[in-house]
Amino acid sequence: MNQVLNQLGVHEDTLTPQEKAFLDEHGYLILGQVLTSQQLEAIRNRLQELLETEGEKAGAELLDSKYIRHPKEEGADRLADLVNKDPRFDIFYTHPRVLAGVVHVLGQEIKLSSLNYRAALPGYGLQKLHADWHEAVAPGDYKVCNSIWLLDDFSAANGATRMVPGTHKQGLLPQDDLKDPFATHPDEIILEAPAGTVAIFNSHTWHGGTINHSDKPRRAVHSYFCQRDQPQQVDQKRYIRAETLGRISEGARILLDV
Ligand SMILES: O=C(O)CCC(=O)C(=O)O
Repeated sequence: MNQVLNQLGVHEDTLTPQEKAFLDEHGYLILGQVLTSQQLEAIRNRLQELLETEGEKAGAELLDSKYIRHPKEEGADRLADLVNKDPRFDIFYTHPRVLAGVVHVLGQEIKLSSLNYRAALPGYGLQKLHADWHEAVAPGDYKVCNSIWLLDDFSAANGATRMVPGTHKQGLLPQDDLKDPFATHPDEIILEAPAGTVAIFNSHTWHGGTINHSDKPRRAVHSYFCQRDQPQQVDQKRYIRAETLGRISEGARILLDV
């Protein structure tokens, strides 16, 4: 994996020591604005096209997975298996800084678990504080790591993601510790940042969507990684298309485990 990651541009210094320390301490890290306005526009247009063409079937790959506990959510649009739906989506799971963050949390033996779109629709989007793993883990024994690509400016008003910094180190699940996981947590922060930003978070850090009080969808893509010995949320071998295999690098193929 070391060679594969090197080929994908991931090196020891891809994240600074300060960035690594922040991620260790807080369980998330904002990597800055990575997508240009042209990339954003093209990505948003393609996602809109997919929502229209897939219609009722949008996100069906999630319903098919035994490893997604809540595949449907009222008031949220979902798309799944983005790996196979446009070359412009490749960046979401191959960007060296995202991979460097994931490697920092999980070690080098990683693979993509799923690449999905979630948009909180106006008036909806509140989720329980949760970890993306079914059980508590000891600090350092992390199984999964997520990244969120902001396709709109995120603000407290439009359903930005909330996180409770440091909770990845508590060895506790929110539902076992909180009276009401929907309630505002006194220590939560809101991920407010401009469109085009990517943030990575240790998926054991308690987090969740908040209510979108605006009149437009709040759109994001999640590229979600797991340890190589864990099952993928979306079985990439089952869905991989010949045209995707023909396009992507050897490194990307190994990341997908196909
Ligand atoms: O999109 C977000 O703000 C968070 C989504 C999330 O954590 C989830 O769907 O599990």
